[in-house]
Amino acid sequence: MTSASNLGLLNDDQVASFIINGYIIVEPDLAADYHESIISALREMPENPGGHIVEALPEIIGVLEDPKVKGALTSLLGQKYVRDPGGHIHMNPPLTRGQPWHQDERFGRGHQDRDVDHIRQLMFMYYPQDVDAEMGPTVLLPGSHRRISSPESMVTLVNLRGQAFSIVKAGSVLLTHYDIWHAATGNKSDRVRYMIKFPLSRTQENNEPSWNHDPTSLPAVRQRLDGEHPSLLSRNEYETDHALRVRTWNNIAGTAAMPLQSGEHLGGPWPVSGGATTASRQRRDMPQLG
Ligand SMILES: O=C(O)CCC(=O)C(=O)O
Repeated sequence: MTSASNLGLLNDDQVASFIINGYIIVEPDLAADYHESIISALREMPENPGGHIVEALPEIIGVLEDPKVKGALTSLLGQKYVRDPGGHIHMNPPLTRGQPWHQDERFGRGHQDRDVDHIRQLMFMYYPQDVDAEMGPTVLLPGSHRRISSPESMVTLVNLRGQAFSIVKAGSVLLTHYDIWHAATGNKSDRVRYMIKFPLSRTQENNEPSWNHDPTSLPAVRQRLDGEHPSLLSRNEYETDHALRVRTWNNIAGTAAMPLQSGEHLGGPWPVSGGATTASRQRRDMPQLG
């Protein structure tokens, strides 16, 4: 798991993890009874308030304003990020079937206009209760935010190699790159699972890192951006993916940008006969978030 530090702002390693995987889990410093009061309020809601979540559930502001949540949002979206209009309370009742894989729609921008080399928009997903494997956790595919796909071509996909589930503690906030592939999974339990989702956006480009940056960590960051592969990549994707990660860093790092060219990703052990190719040999197993 990659979780935000106590100081609020992320460090270089955490930002690199987000660029590579497309998500981070933040555990706000709120007491357990805060999340319990949100669950109670949700259970008493006569109907889904649609986009009027804050009016119906003012306590949600406490989660958005939590220093760790704000620190992670500032780190990833810059000092002047905003909450976009809209949002949704995703109620997943017992025996509900899973959704197809999808990337959320880019309102007004269509499905092909994705941010493959930038972090301009995030999804905030808040789980007020413990979520276990049976309760219909969200599934996401780490690293998929750089992979543009049409909704039609995703609809028949089921289990994907490298997929990870939001099996999380009560009160956890999952922040994802807006374009990550995700889906609700079937709820096989007898408990309702709630998740509150908001989109948030960057409003200005960074002149310098908006996180806790240490220039001495740049070589380690570079090694990770060049070499890590969270989920299955084809050989062709591998060759472009590390460059997109470096370009993402450069687009948010301002003065801490790094040269695009590096041969480092091509180094390392020779492939063995019958083993993995260059593209897949550094792939890691990440069966679940958290
Ligand atoms: O309910 C969930 O776990 C995910 C649902 C979601 O994010 C969506 O429908 O876009």
